[in-house]
Amino acid sequence: LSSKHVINSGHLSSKHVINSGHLSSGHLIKGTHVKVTHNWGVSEYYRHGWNSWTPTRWWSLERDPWRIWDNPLRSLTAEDVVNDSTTKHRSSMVTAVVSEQGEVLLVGALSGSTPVLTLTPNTIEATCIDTGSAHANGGAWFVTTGAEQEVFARYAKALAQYRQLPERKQAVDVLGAVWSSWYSWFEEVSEQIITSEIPAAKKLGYGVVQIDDGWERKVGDWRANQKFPRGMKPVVDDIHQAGLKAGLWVSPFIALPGTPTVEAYPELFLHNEDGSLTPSGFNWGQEYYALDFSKPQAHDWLAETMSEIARWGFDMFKLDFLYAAAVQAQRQHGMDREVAYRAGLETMREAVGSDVYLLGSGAVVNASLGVLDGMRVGPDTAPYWDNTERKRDPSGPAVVNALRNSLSRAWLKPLADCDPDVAYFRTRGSLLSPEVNALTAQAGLVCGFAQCSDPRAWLSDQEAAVVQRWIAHFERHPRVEQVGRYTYRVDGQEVNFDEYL
Ligand code: 9PG
Repeated sequence: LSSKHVINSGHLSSKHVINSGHLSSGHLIKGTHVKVTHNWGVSEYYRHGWNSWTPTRWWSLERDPWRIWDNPLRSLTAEDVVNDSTTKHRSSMVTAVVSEQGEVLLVGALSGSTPVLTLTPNTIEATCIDTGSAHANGGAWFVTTGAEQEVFARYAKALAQYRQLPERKQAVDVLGAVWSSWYSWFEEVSEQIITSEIPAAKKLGYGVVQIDDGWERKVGDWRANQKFPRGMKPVVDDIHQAGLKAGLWVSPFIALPGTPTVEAYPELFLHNEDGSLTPSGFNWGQEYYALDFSKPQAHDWLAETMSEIARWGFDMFKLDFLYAAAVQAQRQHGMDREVAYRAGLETMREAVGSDVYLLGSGAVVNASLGVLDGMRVGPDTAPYWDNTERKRDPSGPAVVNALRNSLSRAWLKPLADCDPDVAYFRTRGSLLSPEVNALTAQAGLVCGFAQCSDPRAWLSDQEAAVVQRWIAHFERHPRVEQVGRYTYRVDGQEVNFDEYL
């Protein structure tokens, strides 16, 4: 990258050039407002979403921005509403553009809070907030050009270096394959359903049985409901007895109206200027509130709640709806929203200990690196390919949306495990073709996160055998080479998602 590509870049000098080892270098540009002028007259660009579910893909500047349309409640949940624009092309944390010759220019945040990039055919404007906090001190950007996969790999490496992210083990080594209750039983999950699945899960080779939403009294009231009459600890013991790890879904950053905490301590939650509680998203048929982590009492509540839950003995938590603690535009008591979010995550980590695996969902990708072990990198999947009612909502549950988002984010793998959501093998209770089932299984291998929700009783013996082989393949650490944007070789065998995405 020559300096003629960079205008207004603050201090671009050799001392800022990152030498990222054998990967060739990129430039480090300091500043909270940086404009990169390339004059490439591009149309194709990479749109990266703010949280796990936010629409992410390669897209065109000549079209309307890739985002959730006409659905404010879903936008509040799955977009960054503060920076959402109906007309401007925006990307969170990182963007990239492709020249006519196929060269790619990438601009990505290394430091600074809530980094956003706005694109025109000739410019990339990058802004962030200097918060002075450890993970978001000043504004710093990585700028590099080269081949598509090369620039994303370099950015991941530069991020790990710049933020001094700890060495991490991969999901395959820590968890193995995960059986989750969500995409079959949803909120109907019960102790009986879990205990009857345990022997089957062990036999098929799973490493984790994860209990999803439906075990708690109410979102925000994290005590077991009547469907788990013995409480959660005996269930964990049963799972451990079988030689499996136990996982639990919990969304401790949010609470529904009417829960004991909201009733007794409304001051722990985000408020509007007029003193009313701030709705931080919409699900379960209502709006919910999120903890205000600029307040020490919110940390105390979280620490107490999570320490209690951690005592039940779970080995992993699927932490959901995390973004909600960062929805509010204004600084919370002088604290930037993503800094508050990050502080909440750190309190969480402290409460559960370093050995518990934390999988974020609805997580703010940029602000979670280094604390979460893994992250969902796409919206929910579903046992159907697409839902035409949701055409203008790329965050809606569907295989196509989950695959597109997740594969577009697989470059994050060196920084956090990338969970593409469950693979399907069943034909019962599903509209998916065998061909699409196979794609979901391949996506698990490509992303390095194998997860499935099919109950053994719903599978034919033949389908169960496919699950068993898939898990065994995953456990052998398949070699994944990316040969194109959405094409891979998995242990030498070509896997091509291109024609579907
Ligand atoms: C449990 C589920 C599952 C699932 C999670 C999450 O944007 N939205 O409105 C939205 C709603 C629900 C949702 C994701 C996004 O599902 O991703 O795997 O755990 O919660 O309730």
